[in-house]
Amino acid sequence: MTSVDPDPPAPPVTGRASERLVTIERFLAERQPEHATGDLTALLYDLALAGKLIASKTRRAGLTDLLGRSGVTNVQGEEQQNLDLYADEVIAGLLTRGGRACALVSEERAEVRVVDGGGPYVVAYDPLDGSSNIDANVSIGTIFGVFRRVSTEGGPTPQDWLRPGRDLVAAGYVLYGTSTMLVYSAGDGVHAFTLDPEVGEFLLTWSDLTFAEDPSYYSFNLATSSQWDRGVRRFIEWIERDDTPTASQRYIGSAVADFHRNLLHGGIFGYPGTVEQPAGKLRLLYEAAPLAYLAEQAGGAGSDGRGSLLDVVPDDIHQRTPVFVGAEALVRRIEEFVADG
Ligand code: FDP
Repeated sequence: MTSVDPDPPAPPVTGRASERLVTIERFLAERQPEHATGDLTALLYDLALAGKLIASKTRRAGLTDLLGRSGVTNVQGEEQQNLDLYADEVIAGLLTRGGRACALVSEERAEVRVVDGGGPYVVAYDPLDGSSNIDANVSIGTIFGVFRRVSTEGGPTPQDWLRPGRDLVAAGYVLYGTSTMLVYSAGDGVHAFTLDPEVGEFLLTWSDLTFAEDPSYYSFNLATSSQWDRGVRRFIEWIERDDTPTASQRYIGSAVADFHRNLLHGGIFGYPGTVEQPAGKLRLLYEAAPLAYLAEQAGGAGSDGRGSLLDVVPDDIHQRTPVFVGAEALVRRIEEFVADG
């Protein structure tokens, strides 16, 4: 029998480490295509600024009693916490005033916020993902996806936001962890920036990140496995075998943090449907699709178990979906197990 090291050292990150000091503003400007108007760059810069403000509030949360629950229940039936509300307001405020967004879809709002006289983009976002981890001081994050408006007459309409992830023109997240990191793609690879709190700038850390071929981790909440589809359970049995890729099980319970670790070191994050909730827990528009978009840009994949998450067209802005996202070989393997039932 082969012996398996339950906690092997993480392999090096597959991406280009930055050798010079490049701020996100400079990087965005340098990567802007020649024909670009600068609207998308400005919108991404506004999201970076929102990330800085939320990071600063998050660091002070314990001191200023922001950790406490707000007592309000959001559209998903979950109790909202103060930081969720703050993050939602910061993002909505900056994007509304920035003039580049015409509609905002937020996890914290039942309805779409239409921006009067807004610009050419629709932004779907989860202001604070993993928020049930807040009061335990565990990593949380902001996830966003950006669509270009397609309607041409009057104000924006549902055809502008009930869209498949394939239509995204950019997506990313800000991770509030041991340091604050912004990771984004605008269709030309995945790039990561670390916030230097001393100077208040996001500085380029890695460009062109890709999933390592040898997976290091699989991240599922195994406590719910008895409720999963048999195919997903068979995948877990397979990955736990000694003759399959040696991967450790690591689950934070903040999708954005689990995804980020697997992006850096190789692996897969999954939140399957259960008997009680066949569509799972994660939301398509502002969690699953942006993460699947980033995964594809990093040479990985995102699936609902049957096909690409990027091809699913939502009927509702808060629609949920099972999620399997990460290294391509593992995502395909899950799809095979699910198909075999
Ligand atoms: P949370 O409810 O804390 O916001 O999207 C919801 C989410 O977090 C994901 O970030 C996370 O992966 C998942 O729920 C955790 O759910 P479980 O506690 O059921 O594992």
